[in-house]
Amino acid sequence: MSTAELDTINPADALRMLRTMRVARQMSQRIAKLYPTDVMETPVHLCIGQEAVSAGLCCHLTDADQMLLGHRTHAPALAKGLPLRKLMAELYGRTTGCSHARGGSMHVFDPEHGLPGSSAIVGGSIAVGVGAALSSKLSGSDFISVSYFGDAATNAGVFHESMNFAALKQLPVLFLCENNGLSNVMPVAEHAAYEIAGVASQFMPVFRADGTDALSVYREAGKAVRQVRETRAPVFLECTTKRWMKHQGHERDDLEINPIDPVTDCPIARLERFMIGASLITPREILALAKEIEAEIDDAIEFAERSPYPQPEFVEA
Ligand SMILES: Cc1ncc(C[n+]2csc(CCOP(=O)(O)OP(=O)(O)O)c2C)c(N)n1
Ligand SMILES: [Mg+2]
Repeated sequence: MSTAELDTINPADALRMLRTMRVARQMSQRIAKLYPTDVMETPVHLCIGQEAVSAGLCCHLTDADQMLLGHRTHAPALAKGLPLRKLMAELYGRTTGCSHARGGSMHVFDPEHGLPGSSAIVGGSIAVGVGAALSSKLSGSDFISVSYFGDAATNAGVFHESMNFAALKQLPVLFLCENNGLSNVMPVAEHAAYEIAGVASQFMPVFRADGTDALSVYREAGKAVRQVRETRAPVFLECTTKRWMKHQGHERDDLEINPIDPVTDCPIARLERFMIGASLITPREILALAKEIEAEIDDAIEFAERSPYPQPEFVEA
């Protein structure tokens, strides 16, 4: 740990990021364990390895700020404030889920926490985030929006149209690209003939972060969000990261083009090493935190299990 690093993070936010990342990781590990037993009524796209991106970003957002997600929703939705119970019940296809069993993992909805929706259509929610920023401007509000998408969503025409419109109209939106270098099993070099941040820089200021390092995301997202709030104009943030699991489902990825080093690539281990070195936490406290989160996940599963499935009249309503 260097003093310079400590200057950039307040200890409460470091702890908040660690908790947020551990909730997403431990929840994903539990989903991976339960998924083969067929209790879940939905495809799942796990975020293991990518947790630092949303954890670092959401330290700088309020409930009023709107965040539009794609298909890989769990970690960002939890980081934005979606309760564990509501996510788990949605995965179980129960009416108490965040989308009342109508959405599943790719369609999470929690307006109280600034989650107006997400889309299984790659790139499908980018323009909606821009629309949220337009509504902030037209209504004289001060919230900002975040269009949160993966590297492959930048292939879509709507990505370019959205950046153009946001820049022309000067809208308070953060374009957040969670770049795991993969579109399913295809590497970014094979799906994009351009450099993502280079294209974005034609329209707006660009920030970049190491998305496997929560401190890097915290710092760069802090600057990016502040700039959107102050200028009420669009900003782009690219976070490079690594996907540890297969594109979809409960299995570890085994692609040769996507090698993972569980020590250096793990955002949680990285932050824990930093926090222990900076005397912000002890190994014993980390164990206690992990245990506390396991109990919250148990509670969410019990809640989901005892919640009702939708009945035909509910589906038709
Ligand atoms: C318009 C559209 N085309 C193709 C798909 C199939 N598809 C689902 S996820 C995915 C890859 C998305 O990659 P990226 O946007 O980088 O997000 P990541 O899965 O890496 O988080 C594809 C091609 C889709 N859902 N929508
Ligand atoms: Mg990707």
